[in-house]
Amino acid sequence: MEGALIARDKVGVQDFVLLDSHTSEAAFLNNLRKRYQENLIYTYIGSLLVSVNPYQELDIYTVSQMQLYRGVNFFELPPHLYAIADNAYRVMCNEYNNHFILISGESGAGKTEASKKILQYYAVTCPTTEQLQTVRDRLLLSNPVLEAFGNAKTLRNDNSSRFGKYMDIQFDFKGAPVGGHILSYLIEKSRVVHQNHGERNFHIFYQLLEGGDKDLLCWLGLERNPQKYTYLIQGRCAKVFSINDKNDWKIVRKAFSIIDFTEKDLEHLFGIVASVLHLGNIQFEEDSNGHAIIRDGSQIKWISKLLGAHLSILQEALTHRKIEARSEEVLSPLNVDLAFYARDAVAKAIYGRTFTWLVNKINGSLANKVGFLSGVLNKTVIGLLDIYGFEVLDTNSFEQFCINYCNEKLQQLLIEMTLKAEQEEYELEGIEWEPIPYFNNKIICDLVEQKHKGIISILDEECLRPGEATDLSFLEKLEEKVGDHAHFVTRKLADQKTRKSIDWVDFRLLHYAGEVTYCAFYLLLDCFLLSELDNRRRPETVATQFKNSLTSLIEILMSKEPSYIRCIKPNENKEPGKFDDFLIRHQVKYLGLMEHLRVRRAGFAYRRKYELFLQRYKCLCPATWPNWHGPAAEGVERLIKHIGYKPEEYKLGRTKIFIRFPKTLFATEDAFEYRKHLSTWGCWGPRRWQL
Ligand code: AD9
Ligand code: MG
Repeated sequence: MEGALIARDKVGVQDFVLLDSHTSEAAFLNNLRKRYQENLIYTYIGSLLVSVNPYQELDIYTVSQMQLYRGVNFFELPPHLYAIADNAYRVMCNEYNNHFILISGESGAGKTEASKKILQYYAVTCPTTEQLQTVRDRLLLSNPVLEAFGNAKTLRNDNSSRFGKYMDIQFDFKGAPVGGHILSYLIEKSRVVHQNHGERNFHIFYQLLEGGDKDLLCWLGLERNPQKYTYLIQGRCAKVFSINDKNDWKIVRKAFSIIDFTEKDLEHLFGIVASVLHLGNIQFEEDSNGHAIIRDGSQIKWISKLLGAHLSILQEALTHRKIEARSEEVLSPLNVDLAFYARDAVAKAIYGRTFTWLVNKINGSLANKVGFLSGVLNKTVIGLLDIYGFEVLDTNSFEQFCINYCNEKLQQLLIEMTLKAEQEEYELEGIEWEPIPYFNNKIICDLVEQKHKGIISILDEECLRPGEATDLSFLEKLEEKVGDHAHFVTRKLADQKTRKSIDWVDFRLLHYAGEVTYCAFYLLLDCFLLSELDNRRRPETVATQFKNSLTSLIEILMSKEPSYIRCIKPNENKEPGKFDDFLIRHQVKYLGLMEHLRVRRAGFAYRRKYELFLQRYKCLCPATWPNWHGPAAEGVERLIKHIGYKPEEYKLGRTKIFIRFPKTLFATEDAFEYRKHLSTWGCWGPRRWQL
């Protein structure tokens, strides 16, 4: 007993719900710190998993660990990603419903690592056949390819995801993975042409130069040295200690062959990657009329060869722009500054489209061909959401605005599906409940997305007035329409609301996760240029497109059963073992973990509709087996009386039974499995198996 106490004192509790002391933030942090120092990076709040990035390889992701978690009830083993993954999988198999696992947290907190580990878990533990082996490999190998093209070294993370990713894993009725589908969100195209100090371009450029064989580089007209390419050296850190580009290139090349890319596809793809590098090296000079001309024709010749485009068309595209005058298109020459701008815009557009093509191509190879061929439609999915984390840079432009807005939406989803829904449900079901206050960030989502008066609408309006709109006119409109919003600050109001000053051309949003100052000029310009390039004829900007794609993502998620993993970044230096109290307290606060804990402690761990509960467990009571003919609620009452639930363990609502402790449900589940096993085999055998 004493030993157990000492152990617990050292390693803390594995579920915050079990903390003895009142639910104070200090006790919460204390528990998290104790566990982190023992390399116990996972802790539950009920069924939600909190994960703290260890910044070191831990011995907890082995195949034997995976087997350990397979088919075992949630709280019987130490908290782990695998328990979350396994739980979603088992419920999916039992109830034939769809699930998603939302992995959130700020940049560098460990979301991508978590999502990869979950995918590996399914790849290893789910049943498979020889035929399905390929699907499994493709699901796994889509990752290195997407990371090569969509991830980059930033100051916060050496492998930062610069796009949002939602991946559905499709399972057949036997629980075998039969296919997948990826949705990608807004790749950060500006990185192709510009990187902040200490950051890199997307990994693929460096991988190709370091790893590509001599013949390939020769065919692409490239030199091995990244210092030769303007687009690769803006951040002055082409070489990164923690990244082995040469090795990563090998992995990516192998992955391509398994995901079914042909040599022709790859020629095309690397041709584009090389063209972007050549584009970046194009220089312009002025002709005698002050118009831009290309200084040295060698790069453009390579681009023409690699893209299969006419030299003259390329030259024209870089030095002229089309203007519509009286329904005619006229070519107008650019000056040198604008030509550089056009060059960068072309590079960004090419890369962005290539990324979309890549995702589509991967989706083609992940498509559920097995189910299709055999006529067996896939039954269910588990979606993994790994989206760029909340981000504050020195200069925040359109991309940070989208990233942070996306994080607001996901926080809102979490609130809707947990804190709010949970409390509303108690009320609806007539269960006595003391409401627990929480910060609802809907107010910030509205500020950004409301029709006609939200920031995106205002941005849209300004983008549709090219030539007239300026950063100042944009700011004035913002001031007029949302100036008095509690989460919006411009210079006029800065001192009153935050006591900090702010530049004229900036505005600040008080996000749920912290304050971010956005540069109005870049926001407007990026949005305008991206919209023009992506979508010339529609009165819809990229901001609105992004908003719409997020709305449909939320709809997809709302139709599924959720599991949550909240990732925490322990320090700013990517250092193992360092628990920065200040940084972590901030994350605990804005992730709403304390509110979660309070709701969990006061609430019920599980709830089930009477009909479902009865259907599953009716075999445990003679009065309800094989069929109960009365109202389901009464049947459940008879059933739980028979199996001996104590009054403090449950409450009966209007349509559902609420069970306070997981152990009550697990005991029932065990009894059910035992019963099922007896009736299947008529003898003793292993206590558990995959349902
Ligand atoms: V971002 O929003 O894409 O910039 P993520 O995805 O949250 O961010 P990521 O998963 O890439 O962060 O983790 C950052 C780094 O932390 C990884 O490259 C690993 O070096 C390290 N990490 C994260 N999780 C683990 C882990 N479970 N074990 C070991 C880890 N190292
Ligand atoms: Mg990531």
